[in-house]
Amino acid sequence: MVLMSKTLRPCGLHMAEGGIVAAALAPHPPHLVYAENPEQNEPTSEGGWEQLRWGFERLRSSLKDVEYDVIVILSPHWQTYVGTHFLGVEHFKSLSVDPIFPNLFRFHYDMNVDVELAKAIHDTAKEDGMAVKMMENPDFRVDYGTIVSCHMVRPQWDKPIVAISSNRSRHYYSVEVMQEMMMQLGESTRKAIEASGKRALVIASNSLSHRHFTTETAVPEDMSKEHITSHAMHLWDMRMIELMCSGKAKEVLDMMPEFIEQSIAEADGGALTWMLSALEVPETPAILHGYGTIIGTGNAVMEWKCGNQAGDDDE
Ligand code: 2X7
Ligand code: FE2
Repeated sequence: MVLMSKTLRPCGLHMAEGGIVAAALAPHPPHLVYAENPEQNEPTSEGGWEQLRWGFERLRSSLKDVEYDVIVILSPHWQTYVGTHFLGVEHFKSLSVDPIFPNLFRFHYDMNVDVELAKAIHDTAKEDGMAVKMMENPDFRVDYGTIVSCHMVRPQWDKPIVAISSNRSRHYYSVEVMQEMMMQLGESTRKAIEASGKRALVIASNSLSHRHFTTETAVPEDMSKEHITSHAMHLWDMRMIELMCSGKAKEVLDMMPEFIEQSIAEADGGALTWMLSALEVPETPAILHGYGTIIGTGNAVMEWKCGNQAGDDDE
């Protein structure tokens, strides 16, 4: 048995059974689904954004042998202003139309929710002092961020999900308040998953730098027009990726307020902070599967291996 080093803290699985078995940063621009041409999406395309789609292919292949029971995801496009909400209905089936890109994304979704685990995370967060609510309206329209990230990570739609809203504390208060709340939510999420005995894949659904173009080209998938909006945005994205790939999640969190202010980062929704905290601020290097821009925003597909997969043999 190899004892876990005191200085290098791998993320995840500390129990024989339940726990976080892997985590991913999985961005959700609807362009990705549009470019894939799945049968659920009405518009069709000639492809595009391959660097990112190949990144998702590599992520899926890396997760192929990881066994998990549930996907737990936080999306910045389900925005709630009074507390954090959790999907609390077992099954959702409807049409999701992107409000900005209805020409790219009209997706027929059909998903199952692990309400038991959602309620367990909700209850743990409540005990930990957070404002939370179960969303029990069966006619609720699931946000496209949740749908796109889940589709790109697991297009089979054969795993139940736990979907968590983005409490817009950043807008109500500040990035610092958002960070504190998401760090607590991450802790509560991890404790509840471990206590459940279930194996979870945890997903932060967000882009990195988020300054985007304001007009669309005649052919949206014309890749000759796709690039980052500015050099400054590129430098921010590279800096954050480098930190994550060298296991410096703590520095990522320390830098978050500046990153969000200067690159309008979509991490303002709290997903990345929540995920890194659920992993106990990992010193495990993340794997970069792909990076690319979408209408000028920066997007990275990244993975954190947990427990034994990360080389941690401490059980
Ligand atoms: O939601 C998004 C996004 N985060 C980035 C780029 C384009 C569209 O949608
Ligand atoms: Fe987004």
